[in-house]
Amino acid sequence: MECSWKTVVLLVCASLGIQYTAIRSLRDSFSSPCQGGDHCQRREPKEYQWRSPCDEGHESPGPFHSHARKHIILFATTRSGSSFTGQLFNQHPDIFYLFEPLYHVQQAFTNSSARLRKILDRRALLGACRDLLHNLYNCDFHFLENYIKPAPKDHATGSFFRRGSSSALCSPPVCEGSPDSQEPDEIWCSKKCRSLNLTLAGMACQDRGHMAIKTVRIPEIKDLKILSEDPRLNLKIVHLVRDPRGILASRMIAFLDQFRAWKIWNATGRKPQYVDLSQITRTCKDLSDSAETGFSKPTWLKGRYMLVRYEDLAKEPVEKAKEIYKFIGLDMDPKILTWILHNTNGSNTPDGNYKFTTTRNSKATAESWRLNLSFDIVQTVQNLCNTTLSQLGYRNVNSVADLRNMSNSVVEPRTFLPFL
Ligand SMILES: *[C@@H]1O[C@H](CO)[C@@H](O)[C@H](O)[C@H]1NC(C)=O
Ligand SMILES: *[C@@H]1O[C@H](CO)[C@@H](O)[C@H](O)[C@H]1NC(C)=O
Ligand SMILES: *[C@@H]1O[C@H](CO)[C@@H](O)[C@H](O)[C@H]1NC(C)=O
Ligand SMILES: *[C@@H]1O[C@H](CO)[C@@H](O)[C@H](O)[C@H]1NC(C)=O
Ligand SMILES: *[C@@H]1O[C@H](CO)[C@@H](O)[C@H](O)[C@H]1NC(C)=O
Ligand SMILES: *[C@@H]1O[C@H](CO)[C@@H](O)[C@H](O)[C@H]1NC(C)=O
Ligand SMILES: CC(=O)N[C@H]1CO[C@H](CO)[C@@H](O)[C@@H]1O
Repeated sequence: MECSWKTVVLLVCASLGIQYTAIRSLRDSFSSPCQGGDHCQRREPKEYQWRSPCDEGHESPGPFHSHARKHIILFATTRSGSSFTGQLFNQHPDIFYLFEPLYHVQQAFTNSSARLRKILDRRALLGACRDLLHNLYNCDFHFLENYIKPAPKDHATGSFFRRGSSSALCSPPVCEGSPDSQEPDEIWCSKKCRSLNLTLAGMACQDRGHMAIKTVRIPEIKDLKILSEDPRLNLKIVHLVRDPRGILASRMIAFLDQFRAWKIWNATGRKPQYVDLSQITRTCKDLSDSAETGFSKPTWLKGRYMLVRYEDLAKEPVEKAKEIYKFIGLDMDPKILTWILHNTNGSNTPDGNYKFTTTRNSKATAESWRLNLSFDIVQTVQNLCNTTLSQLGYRNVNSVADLRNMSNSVVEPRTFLPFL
């Protein structure tokens, strides 16, 4: 009789205890907005039903039934048009938008010693990124303080990465300054706004109904599985892809030092020995693996995943923006339409190219890389990335004439329906 009923009771109690603790800590982590009582009152209750501790005593459908508050992730890769696409969320008055907060995680670890980096393997780093995203989606900015360099003082920092790209961080109450010219937010905000009060940022975040975060620092869609499976988050993944040949051309212009060998190759027609093919190969593999994950429709992506080709967005920004908003389940605020009309020049050529005037993509069109890369380089990328290109509907070119003839698009018409 070693395993007596006492043991059973003890086990049950222990298990209940653990569950209680788990529930408590879950509650604690979500109860801070209730402190003072006013925050919960101020907001639409239905938007915050997942914060069930706030609704105690009222009839509530419980934390797993409300999907009103949206948490959007713009999942992209460097130089794939994510700044432009991010504006579609940044311009919405009820969306709190952050431009690449994961920069700080990477920054915190890149300067670590090689020994530390070995311990912090990819999984640990991804874990840190996920935790940070989770905290930010809950409007908790204090977790981020661990990563910002130099360390914030009194919960305020002058080193928030690309603050000016987030309109919420450049408007009252977070910033009382205002633009006195036609300067874009990116410029005046960093000049006029004082150091960023992270407590205020968190409050401003709570005052907006939804949140969107852009990142290029998570390699694969699969790495989002844990976040996607969390029913409290109600995550919506907008997977932005772009033709890798366009990505490469854009990187060559943006990151001069890193792409010096490529520039020499492009200019001289001769491939230097030391040209590094691994980065674009990695990018293509990540693009391909992520798209494959999306196409295979795993249940954890159901209702949460949409693939958007940058070229399609550039060609028909209004139509695509509408589709994206339909997918995330929000109305497209008129401000977004206004922004699109102001920032994509209507003088589109017959093949539908637009100019992005105030973004870093200014004067570029989605396919303009075709006039700016040598055929040799294009062929190399086509060989390295052939699977990715065919998966995403980007046609190979077979001659210089084909490459430069802009009246034949290399973007095949394809429909990528959201996974509903
Ligand atoms: C990285 O480390 C170097 C040498 O230890 C130091 O001089 C530099 O300030 C550090 N950079 C950051 C961003 O912490
Ligand atoms: C940040 O804002 C909070 C809330 O308004 C305020 O209590 C705090 O003093 C501010 N911190 C700094 C450093 O200004
Ligand atoms: C590649 O070379 C062509 C012709 O020399 C030049 O016009 C173009 O700007 C170069 N592209 C890049 C990305 O440097
Ligand atoms: C082509 O490359 C040149 C030189 O790198 C760059 O200045 C220019 O903006 C590029 N043009 C387009 C249309 O991408
Ligand atoms: C890509 O290239 C490899 C090797 O040349 C070939 O086996 C494969 O069929 C190609 N894939 C596509 C989708 O064209
Ligand atoms: C470009 O392609 C179009 C359509 O295939 C063709 O009619 C035209 O002649 C081509 N232009 C040049 C300069 O080759
Ligand atoms: C709507 C808009 O801004 N249209 C401008 C697009 O660019 C051409 C010249 O490139 C201007 O003439 C249009 O006014």
